[in-house]
Amino acid sequence: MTQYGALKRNDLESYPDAITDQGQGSGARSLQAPGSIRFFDYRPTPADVRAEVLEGLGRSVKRLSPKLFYDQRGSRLFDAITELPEYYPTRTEIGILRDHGSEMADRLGRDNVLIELGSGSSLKIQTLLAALQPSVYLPVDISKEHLLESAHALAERFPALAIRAACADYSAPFKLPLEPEWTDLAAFFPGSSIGNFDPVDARQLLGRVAGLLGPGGRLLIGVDLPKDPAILNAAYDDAQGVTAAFNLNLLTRINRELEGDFDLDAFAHRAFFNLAESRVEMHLVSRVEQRVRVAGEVFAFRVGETIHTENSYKYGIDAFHRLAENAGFVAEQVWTDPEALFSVHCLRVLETTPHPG
Ligand code: AVJ
Repeated sequence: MTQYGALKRNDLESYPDAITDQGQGSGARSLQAPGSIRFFDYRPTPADVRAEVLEGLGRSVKRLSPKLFYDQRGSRLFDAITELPEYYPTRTEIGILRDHGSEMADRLGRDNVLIELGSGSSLKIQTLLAALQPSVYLPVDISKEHLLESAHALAERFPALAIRAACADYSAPFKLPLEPEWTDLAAFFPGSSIGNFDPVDARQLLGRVAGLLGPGGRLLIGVDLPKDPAILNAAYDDAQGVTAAFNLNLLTRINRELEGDFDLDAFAHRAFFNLAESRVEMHLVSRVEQRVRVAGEVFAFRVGETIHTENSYKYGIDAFHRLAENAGFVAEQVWTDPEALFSVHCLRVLETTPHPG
């Protein structure tokens, strides 16, 4: 599998060993029966998590990947964030999906295989499913608990839908449990999760999605817009401290999973809009000079030194069009809310994708 550029359809169709929760055995080649859930586990191993954490903390500018936020508690805290008065993205995006769902369905087409990247609690897809009417729904999420819970909730509400849940890290080249006869693919990538990637990685990820969908395939993607920094700063540093707890939970997770001894009281949450980079940054700031052990290694912190835990890039419509075009898509349509807080784009994969790299 090449590191750069779009993958060929066949790379992603290769059928992996899978743990199935219901339904037929993994050799099945027929279209999945409606109303069933099949579960496929491609999770990163604990060894991968350990290596990534040690590498990030070992840097001169310390960093941890935002995908580490989403353990069981972190996923719950994120759900709580989406309901905060200051955190406008979730409710604004759901409003856009509700108001324009049938137009979106006209663009995406119906009776297709709908892949959702980072499905989380699947709230957004519930807003769209009635309009989109896919024949198969394929949620992909890094949190197994979230994925299974929401797949079961969805199966109850939409008994006619065949569901294939894939627990995977889509930030690296990933496989999906697709059948060769499934040629009509669409993807839904909501929540402005694309903003977690720096622009080079974002282009690469979108390029991989384009390769997965194939020429003519469509991607519906939610993208947070640049706006008044006061609104952004409040959204990532809420009055109730839920975002602070979400950020600090990274350290709790490391303490538990990697025998860490982080003192949570010795770190503070910091979030701010970096205008020059058009991104919100989240950091954990060391309140004191200290040493911390993780997986047998020692890391020293100066007073005020930070661990950079997340970037959340904000793209204006033109800037996002440029990114999408560089990844092999053509911009078809964009919807926003009346206050222009958030955008949802429909992109189509070009017939010939640009040369990778
Ligand atoms: C899930 C990446 C879209 O960047 O707004 C929310 C994560 N971080 N509050 C975002 C998040 C802090 C969120 N994304």
